[in-house]
Amino acid sequence: MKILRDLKDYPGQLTGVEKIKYNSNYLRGTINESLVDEITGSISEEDAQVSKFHGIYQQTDRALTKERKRQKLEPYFMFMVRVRVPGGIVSSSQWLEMDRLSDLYGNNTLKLTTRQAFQFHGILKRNLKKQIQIINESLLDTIAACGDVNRNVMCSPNPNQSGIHGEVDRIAKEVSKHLTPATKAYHELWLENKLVAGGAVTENEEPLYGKFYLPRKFKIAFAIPPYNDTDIFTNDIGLIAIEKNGRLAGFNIAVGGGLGNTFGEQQTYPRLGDNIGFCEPDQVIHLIEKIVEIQRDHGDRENRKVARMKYTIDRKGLDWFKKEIEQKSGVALKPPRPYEFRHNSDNYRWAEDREGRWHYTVFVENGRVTDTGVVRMKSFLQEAARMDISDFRLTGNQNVILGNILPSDKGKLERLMKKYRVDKTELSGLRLNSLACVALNSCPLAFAEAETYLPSLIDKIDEITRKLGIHQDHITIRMTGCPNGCARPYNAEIAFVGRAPGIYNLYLGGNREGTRLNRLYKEMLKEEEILTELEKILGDYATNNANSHAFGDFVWEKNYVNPDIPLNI
Ligand code: SRM
Ligand code: SF4
Repeated sequence: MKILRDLKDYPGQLTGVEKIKYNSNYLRGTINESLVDEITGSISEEDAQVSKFHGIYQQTDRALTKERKRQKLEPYFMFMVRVRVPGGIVSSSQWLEMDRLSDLYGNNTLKLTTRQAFQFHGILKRNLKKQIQIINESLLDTIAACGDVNRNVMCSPNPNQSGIHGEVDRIAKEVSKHLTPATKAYHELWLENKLVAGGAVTENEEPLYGKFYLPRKFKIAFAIPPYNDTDIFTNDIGLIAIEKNGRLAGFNIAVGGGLGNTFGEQQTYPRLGDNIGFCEPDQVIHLIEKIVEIQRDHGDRENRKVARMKYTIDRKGLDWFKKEIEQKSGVALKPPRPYEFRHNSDNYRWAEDREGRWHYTVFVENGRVTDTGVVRMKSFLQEAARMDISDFRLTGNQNVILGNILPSDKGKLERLMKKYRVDKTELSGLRLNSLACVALNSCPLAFAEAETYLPSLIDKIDEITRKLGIHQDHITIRMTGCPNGCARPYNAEIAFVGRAPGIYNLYLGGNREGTRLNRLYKEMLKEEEILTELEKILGDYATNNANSHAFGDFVWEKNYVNPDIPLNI
């Protein structure tokens, strides 16, 4: 199948987002006109779709909707801006600039996302351009942070874990660059075509994506065993770096991960990637490009709900998919190499790397960098950045590693940590392994709260685990405000997915390695019911875990979950 550039090549009828992409003139749309329209704080619906490819989401403050309606005002429109950070590493001056921007135009907080990106919330239309310009001046960007293209490429940011980290990180960045849309629209719209960051402006066309871009979002992550801290099996493509004799031998390739689904629609479901083979380091970018092309050409373009690559694979068959990759690339994949993942969380402790530099993982609850919590996290990280003795490494678990610290500077940071009481020793294993998505009030798809509720729920579960003597047990616990899966609930040991304000489905039985999907345990629970259920199961775990299983394995052993329950309800 040839690349879709023209309507005459388009299979079926052009509708919805496909039509908007086609008519957008390579992602220009009428964004410029929308931006200068002073009558409304919003941009047009079509431009709201196109602007996603520029890393910008139009949102409303949902808490204000009723009152504004009563006052006959339009909804309170605001924008979320997502900054791409392939591999997650920024300098202390870039951190300071992001921090400054969050106060200048945002809601005074930074959100560290589950994909190693920064998000700003609450940006008004009139400030969007200035915001994007400052981000680019600090040599970061927002293009392709969202939209039907490849998103932020994840890579384990933890350099102490392996001597091959640097090379894997370099390859992840190359993949990101290779798959970035080539359109000039981003520079024209936001940077007045002045080249500020990100390399040369290329031809005004999309050699890889064509006029219709991909059928749906696309995600890639790299992990370096023994840690799966980027949760690679939840990505369209997951790359597992294989080390031999201290060198990068190549990658196992997993395809078809993705978590989003819709309640009540059985055709949608979470799926973990399948390991299809091993390739050499110099083959990986070519292979990734071919996989993206297969999804571009065979992904469903009529129904966005089943347009992700996981559905393409299940529709066409994994064998077909693998053959197609080999045929298109001319590379015969070798059998996957052995590897072992220990867990998909972060390691909270000082760690020394091979060059004698030090790294410290800071727990940022649900990635929300703010001064309103017990720890004044925003001020702490600001002050740490001003010291300019470390880089800042965003993790896939919404935390940040202060990295690359000279032994002589370690003490300075320790003093600062003491001053701000950034000391996690009293935090429970549950909290340290928790993730929650944004959800209410800004996410338009949320049915319930997540990051604004999970911390207080954990307070209550902690009371139970403390009584049971399992307070320090590391158990992954994740919450989302809807079934889309932004905090990767479906491979957590305990997960909550919002059904309505204050009401959640409870899932149990993912594992610590991130390689098993959990199952629905009970539906539509209120807080009291959640606590009753968990008290019962955690009590059983605390007293009857004869085989010393991790919690997620224990619930399978004791048949708390039923493998026959469909992955979607
Ligand atoms: Fe997500 C949509 C936030 C990681 C699956 N996600 C959204 C939107 C943009 C809502 C929207 O479409 O209007 C949310 C914006 C909320 C807000 O106010 O900021 C949103 N997703 C997030 C973030 C910020 C969650 C967080 O708190 O960290 C994460 C940003 C990642 C990044 O930096 O790029 C985020 N989203 C994920 C992940 C996890 C991952 O990729 O590791 C998933 C599950 C994996 C996957 O893709 O399958 C995920 N988000 C979705 C989906 C379901 C996709 C699907 O295949 O069905 C949607 C809805 C959609 O695309 O239609 C969605
Ligand atoms: Fe919004 Fe749902 Fe994603 Fe949470 S999981 S951020 S509620 S889309």
